[in-house]
Amino acid sequence: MAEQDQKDQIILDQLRQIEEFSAQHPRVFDESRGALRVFTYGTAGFRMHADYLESVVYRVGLLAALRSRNLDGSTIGVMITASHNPPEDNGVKLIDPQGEMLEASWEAFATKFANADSDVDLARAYLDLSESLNINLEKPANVVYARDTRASGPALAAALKDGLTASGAAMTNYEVLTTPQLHYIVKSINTASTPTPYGEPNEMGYYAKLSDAFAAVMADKGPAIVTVDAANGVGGTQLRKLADSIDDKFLQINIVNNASDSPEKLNALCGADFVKTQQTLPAGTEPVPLALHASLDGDADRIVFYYVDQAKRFFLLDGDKIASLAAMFIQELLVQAGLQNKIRVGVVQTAYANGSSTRYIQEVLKVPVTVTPTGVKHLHHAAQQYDVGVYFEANGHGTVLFSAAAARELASFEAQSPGQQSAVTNLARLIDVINQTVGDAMSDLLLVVTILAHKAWGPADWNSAYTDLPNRLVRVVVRDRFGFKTEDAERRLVEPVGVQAQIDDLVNKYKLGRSFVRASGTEDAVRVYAEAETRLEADELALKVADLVKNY
Ligand code: G16
Repeated sequence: MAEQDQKDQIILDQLRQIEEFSAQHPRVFDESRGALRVFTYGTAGFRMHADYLESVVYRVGLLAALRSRNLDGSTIGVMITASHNPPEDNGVKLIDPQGEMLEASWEAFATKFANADSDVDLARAYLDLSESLNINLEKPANVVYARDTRASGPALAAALKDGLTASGAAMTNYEVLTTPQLHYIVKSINTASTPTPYGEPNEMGYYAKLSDAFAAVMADKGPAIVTVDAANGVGGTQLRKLADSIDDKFLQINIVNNASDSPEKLNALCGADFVKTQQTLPAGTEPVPLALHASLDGDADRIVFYYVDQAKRFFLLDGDKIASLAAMFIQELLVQAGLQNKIRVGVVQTAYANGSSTRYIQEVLKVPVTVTPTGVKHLHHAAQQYDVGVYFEANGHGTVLFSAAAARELASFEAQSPGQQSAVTNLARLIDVINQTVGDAMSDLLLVVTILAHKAWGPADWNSAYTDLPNRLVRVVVRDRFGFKTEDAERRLVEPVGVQAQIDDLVNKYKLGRSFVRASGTEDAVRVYAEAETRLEADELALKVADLVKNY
């Protein structure tokens, strides 16, 4: 066969297989609309009731193969998880070669694939995209994937495998992992043959990297003791493995809500989202006063901390508190090393950040703050603009990024005193404690514990840096969440027209009042956030705004 004929044959075979496999994963019909269900790429990929998801995951497999080919065969990750959502939901997130979320311009391609009307239309969309981006379909494609502990995970992983098979991609199934572990593996594979490999590209490499760095930075400190609510998800099993790779003299972890083999219990009355939104203890905890507690979410990419005082009052240490702690500690070490003018720290938050945290970071720490829309994909990119970018959403999703230049500066620094040397050494070790690919509950746990150990602080000392303004987050089910359009980093509503003016009128009635409404990108609802000077007022404002929007 002539070379050109061979090429054409490869493409034809792929298209034929795509159609054949697609027939086994049909798009679900939406009875309420009398039409095929429509899919939207949300805050973190596609997410919905698992019953609707099979065709989407199959098609994501096709897209992942094209993405890999478009990047010269770099390995792409696909994570099957619905994170904080209830057990019956599931979802799918794509991971780019450096462990980042899928590049924004590809989200539209994902939506197009997910909504192609027929098997033939899907094959056509696949061919069109490859032609418009000049993607050579004969080139190798490499994709790795994993899932959380949901009951629907194995069937969806099988649909993904069909998508990868149809598009001729090489694949590795990592079975059950946390989302950040898969991000770590993707980056480690893609940097393996570079001068700066990120780590051993496997699960054990992940534990080794974190535990070695943690042991080094803890040095003569510890043991830190923490009780962790694992949301009955994948995080509990994986955290146990991490804890087993760390010497007890540094860290002792007690895990509760660890029934990952009972997927129906996932996130039920427990987990980071429950604790943050309900501002209360998860089920299954009887905290000792002033002891450190933490909750993970369903795929362990978020963490929040908390404690109770002697009077058993509950105090939440959320993503804002983590960001403030990390920025404070890193800034202190930079000052101690005399590097504060060479390596600039910045913090990235969203509209959900408590007003007190933003004031503390800007006015007390003198660290600049950038505000982005919700979604770590937005915060991550904004954090890359700083030498050290600390980014956390209030819900506990975030990490710290050290630029390559900052890491080089630290590595080549010649200390003039033991104090400078110790500051620089600790900063350099901190880099490896932190999973820089994405927010990671396990790595963030080690980061917080390290800082508290170095400061000789308990959770109440940490909490005393500033006092949160009372706030309330309410989830409101509306007729059409897509009718809610925002501007100014989601702080103001543009549509439905006229609603923002009514919110403004309400807010103006409360001292230190602030409230905003936005559509969730992971649940079929809108979220209302409100804060005010007192608990009563924050609750009242949230409920009034919720009342205002519930009829849209
Ligand atoms: C995802 C995103 C987060 C976001 C959260 C809630 O988290 O990665 O950045 O804060 O959804 O988003 P929304 O308010 O749009 O529903 P996860 O942990 O659920 O994957």
